Amino acid sequence: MQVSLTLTDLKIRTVVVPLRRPVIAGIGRFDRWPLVLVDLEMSGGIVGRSYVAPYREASVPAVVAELRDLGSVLKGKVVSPFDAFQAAMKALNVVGVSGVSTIATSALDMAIWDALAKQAGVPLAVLLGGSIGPVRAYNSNGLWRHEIGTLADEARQLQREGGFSAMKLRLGNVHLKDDLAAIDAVRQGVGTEIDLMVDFNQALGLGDAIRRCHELDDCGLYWFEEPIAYDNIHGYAQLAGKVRTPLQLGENHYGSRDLFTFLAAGAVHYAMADLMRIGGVSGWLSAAHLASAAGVQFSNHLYPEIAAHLLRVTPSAHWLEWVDWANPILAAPLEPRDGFVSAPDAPGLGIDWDERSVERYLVTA
Ligand code: SMN
Ligand code: MG
Repeated sequence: MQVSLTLTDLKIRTVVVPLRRPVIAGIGRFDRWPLVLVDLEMSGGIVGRSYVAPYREASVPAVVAELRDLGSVLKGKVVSPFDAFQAAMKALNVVGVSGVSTIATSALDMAIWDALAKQAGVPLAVLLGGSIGPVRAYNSNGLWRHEIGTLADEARQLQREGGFSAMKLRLGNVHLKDDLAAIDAVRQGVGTEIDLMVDFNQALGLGDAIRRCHELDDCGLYWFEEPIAYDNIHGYAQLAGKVRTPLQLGENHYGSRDLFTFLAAGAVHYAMADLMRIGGVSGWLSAAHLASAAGVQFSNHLYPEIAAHLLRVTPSAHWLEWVDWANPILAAPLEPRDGFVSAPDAPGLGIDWDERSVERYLVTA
């Protein structure tokens, strides 16, 4: 059996896929979704795959340039996730280890882990000591900050799309009455039994957030996500002491140290990680164990295909955020059932490209 992985070639492609429902939130509007696809060709014919979605098409070239450089350094060498991660962070330290640096490192890390699991012939969850099985999920595919009149119907569609009993609504409207109307509309659509998470996407200042969270505290909402600017740690520490609905944040944390500082400041009740920012699989493991040690329940932000493995080895695993935004280019998209998602019982992450669709949506090869 082959015991080490040598990187022989690296293929980075960018596709821009349509979104079934435009993303409209406090941080902006996105009608299309750029995906950077990574194929690491290894000795022995193994291909490690991953993708990252850096939101802005204009930011893609910077991510691709970093990725190509990180890959070129590893070409012809034996690779391992740990060593590659450490080397990338060391090299990128001089330009800062968040932003594009971490996004590129995360993409590389996830693809190397995929290759490693394929080499071992097991799913990533199994390689990491866990098992394949169902993970509880909420549907995050809609309920953006658009026309309130369409929310009830959309909530019904979201519930049907995979038998979901939980979903996320985006709030942070200028007027309280519009946030209340949006909550009412969703409940008119799917009733009051569902778990309803709400996400403000940093729309509020601290004072308004204190006011708005108090006004919504009696609505029976599951969590308040990112009411204020993601890096306002002192603001979150104050809010955390005032609200009765748990605070959720973390999608904008770069690396597990960001989470550590929030945990240490008592600024978070529930935490989540975005695999492209937290540092891929390696970064997730570090952050997830910090959260678990602190007793803080841990969820993913996007990348459900990979989170379906990682939540199976996260002691304080909470919710899987279900989005289907990469589905247009995946050969075998995940299929949520009765509100649960399972990773495939096959070697690696289970990410394979539908090459005809990749060709269709290709922007750069
Ligand atoms: C979100 C996700 C992706 C783009 C914009 C906003 C949102 C979430 O914060 O948590 O799903
Ligand atoms: Mg969010």
